[in-house]
Amino acid sequence: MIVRPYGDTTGDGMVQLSFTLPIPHDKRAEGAALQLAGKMGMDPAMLVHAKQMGDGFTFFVVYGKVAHLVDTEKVQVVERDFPLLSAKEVNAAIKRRLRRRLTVVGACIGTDAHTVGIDAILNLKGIAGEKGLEYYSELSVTNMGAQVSVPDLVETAREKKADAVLVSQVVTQRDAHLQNTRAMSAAFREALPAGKRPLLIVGGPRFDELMAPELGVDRIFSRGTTPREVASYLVHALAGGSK
Ligand code: B12
Repeated sequence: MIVRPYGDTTGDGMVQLSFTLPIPHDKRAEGAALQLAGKMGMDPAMLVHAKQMGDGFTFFVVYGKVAHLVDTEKVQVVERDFPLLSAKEVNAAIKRRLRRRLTVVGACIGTDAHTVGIDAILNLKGIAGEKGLEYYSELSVTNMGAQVSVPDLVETAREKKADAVLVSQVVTQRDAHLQNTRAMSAAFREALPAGKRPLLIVGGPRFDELMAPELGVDRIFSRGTTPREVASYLVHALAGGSK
């Protein structure tokens, strides 16, 4: 299906864009913002908001029309290729298939201190009305918290005989999330032979889920992930599905 963005009337092509330019706020700055929007294909472009952000920086919001079309048939995404299970089904599948608890070690690695995301997945409290992995009786969860070094993570995973390692990366400045993930997966490959390596899962709001092979991990979870999705994936990948 071919679709166009919509602002005021169906198919009018209107989009909104925000950005910052490293110049103080004045008339020229507003003109510069419109020039950028024009070069990006917005025609006409209207400035709807401009605000100086500290010395020498201005934040803009521009609203305008684009002529581009989107072909939904050509969109590439990672579709969920496993069934979404209830906590009861997850526990039963692990019990039946593994005959022991499934061990998970989680951490936020590098200098990243954003633990809300990994806590939402792991801690009992959970998120969006779902309990976290600690709630599942057949999952044994170790949450190492924030700013964990890769060597410490590998060591703990080895010590706990982790079936899966769950890593969170929220900060994306200078592609820190990609570099840290690559370093983490390389360290596991180096430390443990294939077959002994835990399942490697990373998550965070700005990951591209299609990048798993290139980052050396088994699965990427992005914005809005819920603990149940992760628990269902663990069963799918480590306990031979739900049957
Ligand atoms: C809260 C917050 C903080 C808190 C963090 C407290 C804590 N204990 O976590 C504090 C105040 C400490 C903080 C500090 C900083 N922050 Co901050 N912070 C935020 C904020 C407002 C919310 C993040 C959050 O909690 N989201 C809620 C959770 C539930 O969502 P989530 O992380 O996306 O997690 C979900 C999914 O992504 C996924 N998921 C996440 N991880 C994992 C892992 C696995 C294994 C799986 C399966 C799934 C999964 O599941 C989760 C549940 O659905 C964001 C802006 C925003 N609105 O997002 C900025 C933001 C992330 N912070 C930012 C920045 C820049 C910083 C600082 C550098 C600021 C500074 N100059 O000091 C510092 C860095 C500190 C550090 N060393 O990391 C930037 C990052 C920009 C970038 N491109 O990298 C953001 C985007 C704000 C912004 N627009 O500038 N921050």
